[in-house]
Amino acid sequence: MSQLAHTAAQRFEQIFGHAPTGVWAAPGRVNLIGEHTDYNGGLCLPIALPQRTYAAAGPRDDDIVRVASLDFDEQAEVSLDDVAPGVPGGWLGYVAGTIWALRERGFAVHGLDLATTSDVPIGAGLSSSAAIEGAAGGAASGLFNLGLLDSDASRVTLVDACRRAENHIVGAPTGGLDQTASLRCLPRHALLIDFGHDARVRQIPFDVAAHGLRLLVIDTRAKHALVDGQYAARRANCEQAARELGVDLLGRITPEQLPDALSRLSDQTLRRRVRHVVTEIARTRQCCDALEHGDFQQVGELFNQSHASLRDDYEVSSPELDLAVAAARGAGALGARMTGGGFGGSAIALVPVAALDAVKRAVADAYLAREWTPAHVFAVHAAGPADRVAVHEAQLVE
Ligand code: GAF
Repeated sequence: MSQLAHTAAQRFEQIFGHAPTGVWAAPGRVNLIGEHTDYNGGLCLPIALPQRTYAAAGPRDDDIVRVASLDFDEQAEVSLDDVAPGVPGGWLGYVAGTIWALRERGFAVHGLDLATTSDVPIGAGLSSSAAIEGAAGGAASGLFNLGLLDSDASRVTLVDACRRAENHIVGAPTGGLDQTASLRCLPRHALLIDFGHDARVRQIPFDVAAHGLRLLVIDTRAKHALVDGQYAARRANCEQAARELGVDLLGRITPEQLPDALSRLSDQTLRRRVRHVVTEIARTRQCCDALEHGDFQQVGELFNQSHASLRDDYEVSSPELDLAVAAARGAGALGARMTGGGFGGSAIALVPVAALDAVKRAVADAYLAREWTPAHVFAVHAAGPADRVAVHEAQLVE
């Protein structure tokens, strides 16, 4: 059992005076490719990270959601009756919003006590928010016998609740990639999600270690946030372009239709946004093919193209991300790109084992030369989705 699960259970008991019913955990994610495509009805290809948020939980017989965040050393509570857009603020919004969304959907949920702790880096673009939503939602499902973790189909219902918490209560207009990854990814697989067809999924084998490679995350430590205006502005660009083109979603436009679509748009910014979305969806499809054929040179090349498109056409990269990507490539990565929403956060690099040290050194040296806060670089693999963590009674009361 994870040390963090154990810690969450022990601290729950100290804080709330009784043992938790159980511990639930949900992972962060990296998106391999398919960026800013989810809200356009396109394709995404995330993996779940080994880094997870843990929630030790017990039910209450009132409607209070009471949460102790062990990492922030804070406690906060709210009545489910008071949850509304923007209320509660801060990290409690992700937790209470998810429980609220389940109740809105007609599930018989009540208040609960939670103690949470996490090793998903916060504000690093690795979906720490989806991880806490998934852990809280999984706990509510377990405590109130909703069975939402029982099958992939039931997990879709929980994805929806987590996303509603983020969209309606926290106020981040995100598209569903992060919650889907946290709840539906499988170990040693990437998850191809088709947001144009009800988020149907296909599991794509992803085990780079078996091919002498590693996937590195480069957390630039330049904070990224989805509630500021830039993410929403990109969505608004896409909605306007879709209206001008007479489609419900930009993902309906095929690469063959792209030249004609571009010629019909009213301005250059919209042209660039549409070009990113349509070409990124095509790259995601090609990346799945390349993974299925074990062609990692091609995977790396697609990572590079994706980064250029996000930097130049979608304009969501940052100097820190561009430098990390350039340094990694220069030192031998097969490819590198920003991952997630952008504007700071993390990049990923696909690196032959023999080049690992050189890539880490190159990134460190590049940041040092600019006197930037050192990036945090670590290898990840495709891990499992949100679930209940087996914690034995003896361990809970130890
Ligand atoms: C963030 C959002 F939360 C996702 O929905 C997605 O749009 C992503 O940015 C960009 O691909 O992680």
